[in-house]
Amino acid sequence: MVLIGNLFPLLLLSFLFVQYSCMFQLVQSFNNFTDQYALIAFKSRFNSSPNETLLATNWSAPNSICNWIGVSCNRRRQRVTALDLSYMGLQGTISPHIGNLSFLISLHLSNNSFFGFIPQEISHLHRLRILILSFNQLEGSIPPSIQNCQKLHTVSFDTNRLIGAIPSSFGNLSKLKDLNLQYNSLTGPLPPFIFNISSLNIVAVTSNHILGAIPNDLCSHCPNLRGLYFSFNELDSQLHSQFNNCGELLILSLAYNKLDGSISKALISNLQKLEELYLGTNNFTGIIPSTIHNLSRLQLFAIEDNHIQGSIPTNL
Ligand SMILES: *[C@@H]1O[C@H](CO)[C@@H](O)[C@H](O)[C@H]1NC(C)=O
Ligand SMILES: *[C@@H]1O[C@H](CO)[C@@H](O)[C@H](O)[C@H]1NC(C)=O
Ligand SMILES: *[C@@H]1O[C@H](CO)[C@@H](O)[C@H](O)[C@H]1NC(C)=O
Ligand SMILES: *[C@@H]1O[C@H](CO)[C@@H](O)[C@H](O)[C@H]1NC(C)=O
Ligand SMILES: *[C@@H]1O[C@H](CO)[C@@H](O)[C@H](O)[C@H]1NC(C)=O
Ligand SMILES: *[C@@H]1O[C@H](CO)[C@@H](O)[C@H](O)[C@H]1NC(C)=O
Ligand SMILES: CC(=O)N[C@H]1CO[C@H](CO)[C@@H](O)[C@@H]1O
Repeated sequence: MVLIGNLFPLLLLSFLFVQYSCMFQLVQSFNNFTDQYALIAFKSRFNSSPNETLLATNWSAPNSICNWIGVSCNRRRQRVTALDLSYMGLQGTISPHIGNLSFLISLHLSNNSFFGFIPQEISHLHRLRILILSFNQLEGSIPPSIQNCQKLHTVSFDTNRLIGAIPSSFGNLSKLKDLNLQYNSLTGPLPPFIFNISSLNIVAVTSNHILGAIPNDLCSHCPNLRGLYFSFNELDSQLHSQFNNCGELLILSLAYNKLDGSISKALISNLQKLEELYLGTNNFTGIIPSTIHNLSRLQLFAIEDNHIQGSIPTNL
């Protein structure tokens, strides 16, 4: 009796433990079953192509999604953390089921033929850090709910057919470093909110229909800005204090816009580290200030096709 009395709590404990680990396994298998289901749904939107056939075979093996082509998992939980199907020649729409890959950190689909909208369900991916959808034929506007992916540091949507304004909700992505929206058909202004992100490194919007003024003092909250690529748009302000505090900037590309006014001494003298400055094909007037000589690292300076008088300083 004494023996049983002593053993009973122990038996109960081990019974509970077995129960608990079964439940744990159940929850875990349910979860990577969800990932499997999401991947299959994602694949079902592809049209047939050589690599689609390859995926159809490779992605059919059960209970091993972590060995599927393009899929990476975390070891412990066996959940999908990265999906890289870039350069696969795939054609189709991006299924909203992608939003169920809840452990996804990196999604890389560049250089394929994805068309249709960027699914709003991407905003369910709270762990997402890298989102690269470049070189596809994606249409529609950028879902503002993308601000829910609070860990994003790299967003590349370049070379697609995106329209609409750059959502100001990008300003809530406090870890954002690289924002690449080049070669689309985006309209509206550059939202000033973006330039409140202190981690910002590169903002590239070359070749869109961005209009209006360049926000003032755009480096004052983002001291690490290295590259601003604004060429081939419809920006039309004068330049005065926009680039104060841009001491870390290496590349400033403003060519093929409707910028006017003169190029002030102050504008140029703050850009101590600048290596490339593109101002060509705008409506700039006046003379090139002599302070351009202070930019000791300048390797490329383009100012053709403006209304600049006098000579271009030599010995840059
Ligand atoms: C799928 O491809 C991967 C990588 O090439 C390979 O290791 C795996 O065995 C393949 N699985 C099947 C079922 O074809
Ligand atoms: C789910 O993870 C378990 C290990 O935790 C693994 O044995 C099983 O193959 C995985 N299932 C799928 C569909 O990948
Ligand atoms: C299939 O994928 C491979 C590897 O990602 C790539 O090199 C190849 O060009 C793709 N094939 C087609 C037809 O796109
Ligand atoms: C996954 O996503 C789709 C579409 O967003 C949804 O209908 C489905 O219920 C989700 N859940 C699971 C477990 O697949
Ligand atoms: C940022 O998020 C806050 C809280 O969700 C919201 O009130 C604000 O409007 C958002 N800002 C932008 C620019 O979307
Ligand atoms: C940027 O942040 C500062 C405070 O950190 C705030 O005062 C200002 O209104 C913000 N500007 C924009 C455009 O969000
Ligand atoms: C820009 C780029 O790298 N485009 C490439 C995409 O992939 C095809 C082949 O699948 C190449 O021909 C393109 O040059």
